[in-house]
Amino acid sequence: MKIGVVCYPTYGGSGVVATELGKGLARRGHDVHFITSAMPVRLNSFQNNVYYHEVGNADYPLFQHSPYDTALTSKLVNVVKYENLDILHVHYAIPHATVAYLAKKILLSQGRYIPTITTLHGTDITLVGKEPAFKPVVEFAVNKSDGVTAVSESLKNDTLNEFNITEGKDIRVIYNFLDLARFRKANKDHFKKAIAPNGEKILIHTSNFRKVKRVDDVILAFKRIYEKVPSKLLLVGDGPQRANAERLCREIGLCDEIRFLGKQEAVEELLAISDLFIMPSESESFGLAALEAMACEVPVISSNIGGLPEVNIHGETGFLSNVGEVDEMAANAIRLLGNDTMMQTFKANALRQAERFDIENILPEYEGYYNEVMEKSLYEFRKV
Ligand code: GMT
Repeated sequence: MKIGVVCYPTYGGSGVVATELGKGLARRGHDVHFITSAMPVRLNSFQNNVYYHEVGNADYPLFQHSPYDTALTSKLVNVVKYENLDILHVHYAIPHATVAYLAKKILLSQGRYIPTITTLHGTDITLVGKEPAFKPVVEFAVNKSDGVTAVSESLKNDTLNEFNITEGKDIRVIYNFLDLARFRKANKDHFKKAIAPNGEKILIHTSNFRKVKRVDDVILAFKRIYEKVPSKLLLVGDGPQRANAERLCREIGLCDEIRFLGKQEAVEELLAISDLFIMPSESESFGLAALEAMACEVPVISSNIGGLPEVNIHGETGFLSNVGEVDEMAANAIRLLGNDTMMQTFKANALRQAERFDIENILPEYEGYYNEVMEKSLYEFRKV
């Protein structure tokens, strides 16, 4: 197949999933064309069957903001035509589902048919997408996609609850995935010694430091854990809440125990030395970062929101609590860190659960879905 992929190129779950999916499909012999505003972060080395088309910055003194949607639509029209694509797969509904629909209509007016698939990732539905400023457009564009996938059952249900989805329209759940060859426990003892020289436990949180991640809860839970268990906290990533989080560390006097590491490429090396992963998010359609931790045999203390219970199994791979229940999260962490037998069982369970989400199992699901959508939409197109 010749597949066009549209995604956000920056750090963030949807871009990572889109890029790894595209690279995986290319390994299986498909031609994959990334059409993005900049080189996706995970597309950092040459790979056979992978192509990259940059969407130029359409600037003009009259524009207050560069009209990215228009530039992307034009690019899609050209790439579909000249690279002879079979299908367009866009990740994150805003604005990509709308742009794909417009490109499809333009191509149709030229006698060229292209089926489109939208993958919903989370905040495009649960947060931004349902705001009145976006909702009518998101709802329309999702309904007009030939295929729609959601990264968890929870996100599918949220979409059906929040939006008026055309009757009979199927939203297919295809779970997020990871590369088990990359995310696995490796011996990094020298590194562990540098971070925790006295054998302290290491807790870790990785995110884009947006409000929805509740980084303050990570720090407040850590404070309670630290009072009972000698430990260190690694905070990986960056974003709007970082300055607040730094201030909180100063206020509670734990600056020496909490390290802000910023954006890190080799997260798996940090996970390899960690004992527990903390994800207290207010909203989380899947929680890819938690899954990556579990593949490295790190149990997870998380909130029970969104798709997290589909990833982190309460009492088996970690513990779940209501959003904001910092005391309970800390108590569960202390219990687990203090019980070696339970910890070993949870580590093994976490790995076993992560293996279910191996990219090699998920790639055929996408291929099957592409074929299904291409067949069905071509049939409908011919009827018209
Ligand atoms: O909100 C983020 O963390 C980024 C966002 C994205 O779209 O880039 O992540 C969402 O998609 C990820 C990949 O599908 C999921 O693993 C995250 O759970 C989801 N984030 C939220 O729902 C808050």
